[in-house]
Amino acid sequence: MQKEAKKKKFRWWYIPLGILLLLVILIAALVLWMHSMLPWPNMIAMTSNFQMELSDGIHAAAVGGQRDYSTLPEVLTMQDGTPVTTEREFAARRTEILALFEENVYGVLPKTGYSTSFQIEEEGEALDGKATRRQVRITVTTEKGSSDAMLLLYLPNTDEPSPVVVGLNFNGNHTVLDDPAILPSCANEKDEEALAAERGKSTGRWSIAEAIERGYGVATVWCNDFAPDDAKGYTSRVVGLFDEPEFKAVGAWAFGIHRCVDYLVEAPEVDARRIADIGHSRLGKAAVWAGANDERIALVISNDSGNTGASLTRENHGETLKSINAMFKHWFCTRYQQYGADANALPVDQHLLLACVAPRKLYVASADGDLWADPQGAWNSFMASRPAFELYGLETPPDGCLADGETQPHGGMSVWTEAMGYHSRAGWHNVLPEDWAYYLDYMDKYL
Ligand code: GTR
Repeated sequence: MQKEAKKKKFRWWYIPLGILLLLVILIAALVLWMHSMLPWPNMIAMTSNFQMELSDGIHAAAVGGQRDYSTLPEVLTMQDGTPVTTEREFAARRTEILALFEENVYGVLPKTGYSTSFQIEEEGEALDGKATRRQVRITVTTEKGSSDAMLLLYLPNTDEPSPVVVGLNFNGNHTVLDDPAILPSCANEKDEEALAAERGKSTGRWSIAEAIERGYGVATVWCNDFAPDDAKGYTSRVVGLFDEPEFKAVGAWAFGIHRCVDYLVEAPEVDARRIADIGHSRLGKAAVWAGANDERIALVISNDSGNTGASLTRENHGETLKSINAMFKHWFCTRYQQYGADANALPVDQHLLLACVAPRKLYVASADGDLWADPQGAWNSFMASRPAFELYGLETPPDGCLADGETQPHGGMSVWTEAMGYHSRAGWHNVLPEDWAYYLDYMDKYL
């Protein structure tokens, strides 16, 4: 009898305790796995994605500092070591740089083997009669078939052709403005009720009313119309029209921006010499890649584009090459993954891509708290791209343009010359009306 009583009894709290232990083990395993891709400061930087306040010391450790530009691949030296001293020679260097990015980073950006057609699906008054809304079906066709994307364009009601800002949106055209006339994007699978609930939810990211007020048109397409952002689905639209395994998602988004520009440069209401492209974050990577390649784009705007966008890869602060490739295999070419072990082996870095914008205009924006996108690396990259602009005789920000002891602009500081603009606002990873106000001011002044 007594022996029976000694037998251990099952307690109810064994279950929550077991779950807790399991969670601790899982979190520890996750941290260890992540740490194999990211050094500690970078893991700290990642917390900025969750909008966590960091103490000054921890913040400083995660930010890095002023880069020694001489440790980067040189803007004005060809791969074979030949110096580049004239605009003509830079044209050859630009071609070389873009080819290196295609082979080693973004993968193929098709320039032939397709045709594009446009069909106006809807046109009407918008924004209290201040604008005209036009919706254009873009159809890309190859011998394998065709794929549609819906371009949403707001144009100011003026007699003169207007400058236009074009960029992809994250969640569908219906989210950029609360306008019931906005048609569902072509890749949309939601019903009317779901669309209605989401109309205008990203208005703060687009500032369309403000842009129209100031005389600028705004054009946008849902990124998923060109390539859904997932490892399995990204081939389901334009990518699948090509027999090209190295045509990847960021390339498809850049290709999509180019097809929008195809339309814009032919539209009589658009001032074809004043087209800007813009993108935030992953779509900022696409905006930079598209803008570097396409000389019809007069101003390239990168908003918090981070790793493999405007920020240096060799910087190794915030998101790393290794981690971006581990998390987003469908964004970049296969060869890019091999540089995860040693970013220094890459024949390029992102300042070279920014340099390919010259002699057109380049604008890079960061947010102070957005450590994952590495604002210091974006500033260093921006500054390291200057030799290309200088070659064309354009004024660039001087080395001493920051206050003593500062290594990057912050807290709403901006640094502008006629061809190069930069600002960093307080806050986190986002594109806000405040960012748009900088862009529109910059365009008023220089575009
Ligand atoms: C993050 C990614 C970044 C950036 C961002 C975004 O998860 O690591 O490179 O692209 O997403 O697109 O918001």
